[in-house]
Amino acid sequence: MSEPAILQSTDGEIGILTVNNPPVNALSAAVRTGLAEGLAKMGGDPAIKAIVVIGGGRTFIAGADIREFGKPPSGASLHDVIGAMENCSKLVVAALHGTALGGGLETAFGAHYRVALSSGRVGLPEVLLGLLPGAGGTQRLPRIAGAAYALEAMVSGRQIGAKEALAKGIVDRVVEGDLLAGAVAYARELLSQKAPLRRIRDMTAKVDSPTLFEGFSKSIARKARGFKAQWNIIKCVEAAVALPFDQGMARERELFGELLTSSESAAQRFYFFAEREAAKVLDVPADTPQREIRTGAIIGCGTMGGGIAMNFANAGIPVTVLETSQEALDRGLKVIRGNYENTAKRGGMTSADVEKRMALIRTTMSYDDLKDADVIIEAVFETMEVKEGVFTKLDQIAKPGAILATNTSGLNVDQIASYTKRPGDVIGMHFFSPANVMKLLENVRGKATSKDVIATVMTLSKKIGKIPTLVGVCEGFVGNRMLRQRGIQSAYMLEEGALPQQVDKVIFDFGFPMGPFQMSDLAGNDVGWRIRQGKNEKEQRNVRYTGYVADAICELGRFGQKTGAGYYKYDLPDRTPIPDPAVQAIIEETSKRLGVTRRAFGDQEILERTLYPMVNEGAKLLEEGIAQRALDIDVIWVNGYGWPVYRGGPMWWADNVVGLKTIHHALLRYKEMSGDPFWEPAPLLKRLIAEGKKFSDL
Ligand code: 3H9
Repeated sequence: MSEPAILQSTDGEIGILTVNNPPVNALSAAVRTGLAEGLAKMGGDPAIKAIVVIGGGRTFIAGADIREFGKPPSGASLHDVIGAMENCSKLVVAALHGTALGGGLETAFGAHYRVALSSGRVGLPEVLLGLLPGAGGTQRLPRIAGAAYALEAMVSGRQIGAKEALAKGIVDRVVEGDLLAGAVAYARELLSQKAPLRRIRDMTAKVDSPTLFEGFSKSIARKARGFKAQWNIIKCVEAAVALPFDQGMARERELFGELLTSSESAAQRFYFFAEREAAKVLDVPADTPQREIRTGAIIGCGTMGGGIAMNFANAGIPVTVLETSQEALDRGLKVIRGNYENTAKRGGMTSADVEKRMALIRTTMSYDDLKDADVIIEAVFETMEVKEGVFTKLDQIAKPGAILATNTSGLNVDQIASYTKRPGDVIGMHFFSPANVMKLLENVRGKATSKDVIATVMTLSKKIGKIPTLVGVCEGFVGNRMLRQRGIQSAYMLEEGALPQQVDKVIFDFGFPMGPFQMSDLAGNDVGWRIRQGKNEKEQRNVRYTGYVADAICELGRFGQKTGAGYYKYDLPDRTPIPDPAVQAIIEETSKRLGVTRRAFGDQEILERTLYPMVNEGAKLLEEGIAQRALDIDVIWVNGYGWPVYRGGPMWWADNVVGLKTIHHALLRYKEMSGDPFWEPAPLLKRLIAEGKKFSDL
């Protein structure tokens, strides 16, 4: 028989309810029912004077069981459990350790007093799932900590340390060491003081400024664009201030329900699990032995190499960076120090932290100094010749068993591995720029990459603060290969009648931080220009040339923001893109030269022509086994390319919002209109439709 979800025990006159639902004590039906029963039993037991509610294992309750959302309700409701606790005739103390989050903290709010371990953290992170705290959190937190604090805490969803929680009255005491002993002692102390059965619902929510809500709404407008939950949270806090508790609770329930059934929250809940799944590799079991990583080395201390080195230092792993000149090393280190000092200035770390991290970064100009490194990541110029030189050298000096990684964003990892006599040790680790900020790591397995190398790199990725995914070898991997499809159609649409600002607006309104032309101006239009020249793309590609407008723009030296002009003009240092009649003239001239009659474009066509080809390419990547699962593609797009998380990711969006049939029809329609084989639907798309399945069924 399985163990009960709530264990009941006593310590003298103190009853103890221990939540026993590993790994994170989520509030499943069994936990809720067990708590309700335990409270009822101990509440009616004259031998018990106070009750301590505590989490077993590594944490207090980390929230509602997200997998239960949308399923028919069963067991005791969380509201009833919290109500039973609040109205219990015995003094209830919640004892918090690990992470008391969401419904977990809301449960603790039902207790009369809260004690936390000093290492414990609390928070209401529902917003990250497109939800709001729906078990009284929106009504109780403003009553404890004030409306302004509650707004910020719930809209950010951040975790709050025990010290801050104490200062804000979220917990009443912080203890070190043995939490249960501390909680029992605290309960006895409260009993001896005849402390009242304090209920948060009886308090008043304080609002300091009459313009609080208006000001707060304005302050989050940019960040919360497209999301629903943030705005509903604000409405709940307004209710907490304006209405009696029970009416506020009714408002919270209504606004929570609205979110629970929203597509935005469905997407964000999907994404929560997708991110965790993406770290798992289908054919690499969780118990695969891993190599020990105690030291790292980075070849190159430019923007990428420096950012990667910071990730190691942040994780406390000593790292050596190699450059070809002292000057390059000095420059790289100066940038790293500057980044850390900026963080320190903003209060993100102390100056001692800055020095500690800088001390973990060593520099060298000699490959010999890398011979003891457990992992060496190459972040040098993106051509095969340069990579060949580096990997030939690494093969000579790296110790046996060292992992040799390339940060290439699209070159063939198998070819790179072939420059060594140990291709099993070679893997791609595609960081995104700026590497110290961007969370995504697109790890790339070569044909020969050994499983223990994959397992080690997936673990290392998390250790250095990244969200890992694993993909196979192909040009551009998953992210850039799909991005290219969007780029191709964006370029064609300029030739056919659209303007950069029109295309960018549609993509921005969809929820991306910026459209493809603004992105190109930011990254530098010359990058693509040089690649096109190198490849002689006009002859090579089976697709119509995409560079006519882009080349004309680059030929004028309009490389983007850095030159003050690209697809837009810029009044530097202000980086706001300003539509430029000169660009319109270049585009119109190009159309004329190509013999294309320009026509008007509607937003829907722009959306379909930029995003549907990405989904189609995603289907091909799945077919080819480059992506393991549709969810990996989604995680890559949300983290690396700014796909709005409230739309799940391109494959989730295709499955659940647009529908595969609609996409398939549109691809055929554009194929017929253009006669371009570009639009041929992927065989997988056709097969899934025929079988009535989705990408997520694969
Ligand atoms: C809520 O509470 C709504 C209420 O306001 C209203 C109700 C009416 N449910 O992340 P990890 C799984 S909304 C189900 O790898 P860590 C997770 O999938 C909720 N499963 O560990 C993973 O499974 P697997 C508000 C959950 O140590 C395993 O547990 N709460 C849940 O890196 C380990 O997770 C939150 O949003 C859950 N709630 O981080 C907190 N949580 O091993 C969400 C985790 O099969 N959770 N799992 O892959 C977290 O932020 C992190 O999991 C936590 C631990 C910080 C707790």
